[in-house]
Amino acid sequence: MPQSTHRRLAMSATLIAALAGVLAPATAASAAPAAPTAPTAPTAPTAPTAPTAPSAPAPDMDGVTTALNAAMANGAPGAMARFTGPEGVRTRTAGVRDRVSGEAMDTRARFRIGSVSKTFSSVVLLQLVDEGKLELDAPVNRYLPGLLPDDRITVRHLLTHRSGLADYTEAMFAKTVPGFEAVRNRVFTYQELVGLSLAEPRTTEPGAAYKYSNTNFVVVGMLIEKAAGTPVAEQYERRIIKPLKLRHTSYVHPEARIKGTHVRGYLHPDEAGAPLVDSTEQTASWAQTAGAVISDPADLNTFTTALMRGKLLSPRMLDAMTTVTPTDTTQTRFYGLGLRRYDLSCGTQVYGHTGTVQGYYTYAFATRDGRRALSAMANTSNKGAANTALGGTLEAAFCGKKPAPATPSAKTSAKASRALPALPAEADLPEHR
Ligand code: REX
Repeated sequence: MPQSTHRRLAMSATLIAALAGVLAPATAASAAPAAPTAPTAPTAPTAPTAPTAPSAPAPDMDGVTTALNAAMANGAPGAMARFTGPEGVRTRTAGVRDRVSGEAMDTRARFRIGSVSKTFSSVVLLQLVDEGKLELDAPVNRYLPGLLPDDRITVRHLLTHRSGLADYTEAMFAKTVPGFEAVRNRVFTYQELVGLSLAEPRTTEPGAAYKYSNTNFVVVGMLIEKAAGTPVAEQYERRIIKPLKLRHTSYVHPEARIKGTHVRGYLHPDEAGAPLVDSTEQTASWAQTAGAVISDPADLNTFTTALMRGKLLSPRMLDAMTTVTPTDTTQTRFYGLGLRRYDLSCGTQVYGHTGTVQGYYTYAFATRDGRRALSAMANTSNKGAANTALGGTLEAAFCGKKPAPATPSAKTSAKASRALPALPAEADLPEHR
């Protein structure tokens, strides 16, 4: 992501580090109220003592629109974004949410958020860890005896995609439309999905390497149900949806419809020029705790900002969740526990997740201080260029307007463009399959 943008390396790493030190966002721990200080005798007028927020660039909403239009130019019928920041909320839409009725994209409409669901699952699991019901570094088989063929796979390996359990969705969706039609009405048990993964060779030794796999978060769902003793739907509801009053967020597996005003999703077949497939109604049973949550842009921003502000997890668990390792060699993309971190061209780090289910691409990210958040969606999939273009909303929203380029000579600009190659799209995203 940041894929569509250039990394601006003009600012040296040392300068970025120095600025990060000065402008360090409040962590959940440091945001704790300060101990009261003794009142001082009134003196001459003093400068206001209220803490001043570190200045952040205003979102470039024209840039957001450009990214939404680029998603449409790359095959999305519509796209939208919602930015929440200290100055309030700004939304942008493009195109349609329904190709048949022609209704315009609508930022109050619900959609399938795909793997952003992984962050929801991770929050629930980490709350259970905090309650002493599970340990992050304990073997999964301690809680689910005999489930996995290797006692060395830990709970943390699942959350960091380091278990080596093969991603069963790669074979399932090797042929996009036939793969989707074969499962759109199916209801899988967790065991069946894990069984599909275990029928394939494992990809790495436990803990050895990052390898994104939906299987990990299916096992997370099993762990949640085992430790909590109730269905995951109830756990999402009680621990996230109710406390944050997320009125348009639900986990209705295996119900295939999306309630209320919603965006219709359109899947691109593999065959160039073939008509789009309306993929709105599906059980999403192939994804479950790895990707079956439904939400809307306002709820997603509420979720990511609350998470970053420490409203869902203890400081210890939030620290664990935001402790990341690289997902590739660009040094801009990282993964924590069910959470991505992207380092943007302006040095700002944002935490959240991406999502892809048939017909829907999603981004939901917030800054570490929880003061700014962006969610964006395009109602298409199996069209990597549309997802890459949609990712441009992050740069525009969090980095603001790029300074107008000086007009360098042709020679220097050629040199500059060689020095700043566009980043390839993240290897995890399904457009690479
Ligand atoms: C499955 C294939 C995509 C979709 C997938 N989705 O694994 C999970 C997710 C839940 O959201 N993961 C991504 C299909 C990595 C994320 O974090 O963003 N592709 C499509 C194909 C390809 O069928 N043959 O594009 O709709």
